Parts: sequence; C-alpha cells; structure tokens
Amino acid sequence: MKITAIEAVPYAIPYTKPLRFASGEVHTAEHVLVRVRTDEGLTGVADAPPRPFTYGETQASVTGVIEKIFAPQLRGLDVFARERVHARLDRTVGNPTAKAAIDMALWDIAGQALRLSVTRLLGGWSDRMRVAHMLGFDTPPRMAAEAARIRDTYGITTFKVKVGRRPVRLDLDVCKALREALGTEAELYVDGNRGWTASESAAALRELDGLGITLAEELCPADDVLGRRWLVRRSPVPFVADESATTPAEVTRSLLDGAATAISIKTARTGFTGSQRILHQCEGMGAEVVMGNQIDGQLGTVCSAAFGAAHASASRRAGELSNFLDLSDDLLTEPITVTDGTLTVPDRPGLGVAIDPEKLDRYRQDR
Ligand code: MUC
Ligand code: MG
Repeated sequence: MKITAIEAVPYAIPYTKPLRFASGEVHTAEHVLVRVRTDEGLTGVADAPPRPFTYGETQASVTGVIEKIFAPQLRGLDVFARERVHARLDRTVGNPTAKAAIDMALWDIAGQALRLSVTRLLGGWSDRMRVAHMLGFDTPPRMAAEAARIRDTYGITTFKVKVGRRPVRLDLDVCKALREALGTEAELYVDGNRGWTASESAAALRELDGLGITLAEELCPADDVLGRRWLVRRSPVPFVADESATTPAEVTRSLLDGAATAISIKTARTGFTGSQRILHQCEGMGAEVVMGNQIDGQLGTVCSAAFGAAHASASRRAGELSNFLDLSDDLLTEPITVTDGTLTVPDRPGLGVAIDPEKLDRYRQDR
C-alpha cells in the first residue's frame, strides 16, 4: 500500500479557558490536521500542534514543510516502510510536530489495514490510562477551585501544577492552597517550564517536598548546565526533562549528564515510532517516564492515550490527557470522555477516530 498524498489543513478552535505557563500562553488551538492518503483508499489522520515557544514551529511552517518537502519526498513509499519514511523525514532538521503527525497518521493506516487498534499494534498492555490534569497560572484560590471542579466532575485526582513565576512565593502559595483544597489523596507535581533559576528551584523544592509533590519538571533551564545538575542531585523527587529532551540523543545526554532522572514523552513531538524508541531507551537506562501533554485537542489526546495504554511503563503514572476539556469545540465525530479519572482508548482499528467534515469546514483556515 503506497502513500499517494499528504494534506496539511490549518484550523483554529478557541479555548474557553486559556492556558498560561512560564514559557508562554495558548488562547486558541491553531493546529494543523494532517491526513495521509493511500492507493488502497485508506486515510490516516493525526494532529500537529505548533508550539513556537518550545520548538519554533508555527501553523504556517508546519503546512509549508509538509506541502513543500515531506509530501513530495514520501509520495510513492510503502506505508509499512517506516524506516524509509523516517530516513526521508530526517533529511530535514527540526519540525518535530509535523514529522510526528505524519508518523502517527501512518500508524493509523497500518491499524486500519490490519484491523487492529494502534494500542494493540504498539504493545497491547491496556485499553485505558489514568488521567492527570494540568493547571495553568492563576491565583491560589482560583487554581484550587478549578482543581476541585475537575476532581468533582471527572474524578481526576492527579494534577500537574504550572510553576516558574516570580515571586516564587506565589506558586508555593498555589501548591499549599491545592493541598488544602484536595487533601492528601490528591497527587500533585510541578512543571516550571524553565522559569526559575537553579537556586530558586532548590529553595522551592524544600517547601514543595513538605507538601508531598511527586515529580518536578523543567524547573530551571537545562542550558544552565552545572546549576541544573546541582539541582537534580538535590531533588527529593524524580526530576523530569520535557522540552530539553525531545530526541533520543537529548534523552541520553540529559540522563547521563544528571540533567534529569525522568522523561516526559509527548507523541505530539515524537509520534509513535520516536516515542517508542525513547520509551525503550528510558526502560533500558532505568528512568521513569510520564505521558506529557502538548496542549492537545481530542485527536492529539487519543494519540497520547493510545501510546500510553499500549505500554506498561508508560501507563504506570497518570497521563496528562485532559486539557482538551478546556477547548470550546473539537473535530472528532465521537467525542472522547474522562470518567472516574480514566480515559479509555477507542477499540476500533487504527486510532479509531473520524473527523467531522462540517466541523473541519467551520474551523479550517485555508478557505
Ligand atoms: C508542558 O508540559 O510543558 C507547555 C509548554 C509545552 O511545550 O507544553 C506544555 C505543557
Ligand atoms: Mg512540561
């Protein structure tokens, strides 16, 4: 089965509640829907969420690189020749979410052709994941109220708290308010998106440890090489690399250099093929992983959940799978849901999702 065309459709859907964090903020999901078509009539889909503050991609760069470079290079290749596909994609540096979406759309096609869900193709560990919710910047009482609402509505009890603001006290007060509002059963962890220095992070960690946080992610920049190593040695909890470890080489360097002791895996940037390589690398090196969120909509969330549920080590911790709840609308014909703090992967061939043509017409930006 051969690839005949790759489409990149830019679309925009506003958030009902913007997400703010130390490296940026997102008010509208300005993503790119990627569709790979084949000579046997099967079509695979995936989502590319451009994140200029993390990878330098934009909606225009994603559509441009797919239309001008990737589609012509991949046309005619066998859908199952993944190594060949990646060899062609890798001729171009960067562009992680554009490459990842093509990779995941190809797995969607493979699953449809074999009549197997992507989760079963990848590993078949489970059909579901526990869900963690990411809380963006706001005041302590508002963040505590939001977490309580999410817990009461969806049964979610694990929260990733965005930190990295100054004064540091503000974020410490948020974490205290969350612990008071949610009690000891809730799991809390923090993500600084490089907002603090190593010494600010160390001081914060002393207090956060008393609140029982379970992970600390990118509190200071990995490029502050010695400061970061110093901090990670002192961290009372696993220290997660997210935006500083997005390729197998970066993962190796951060684990060997002591810049991290755990890794965030995001299918939005490494697809299924690259994410599986990183996951196996982490298993081999003895580093924990967490399934991260690239501020995904429903399609991106299905991809993260499908990958996480497929693997024992990727579903040990709750995955960050709920921020689509803050979108005003979405593209799937059958919306996904979080119930009792759990997301179940569609049990259908491939990714098991379909795009609603009317919704795509309403939100696409290329007409
Ligand atoms: C996260 O885990 O950091 C915010 C920036 C980004 O690249 O991803 C989100 C969530
Ligand atoms: Mg992060």
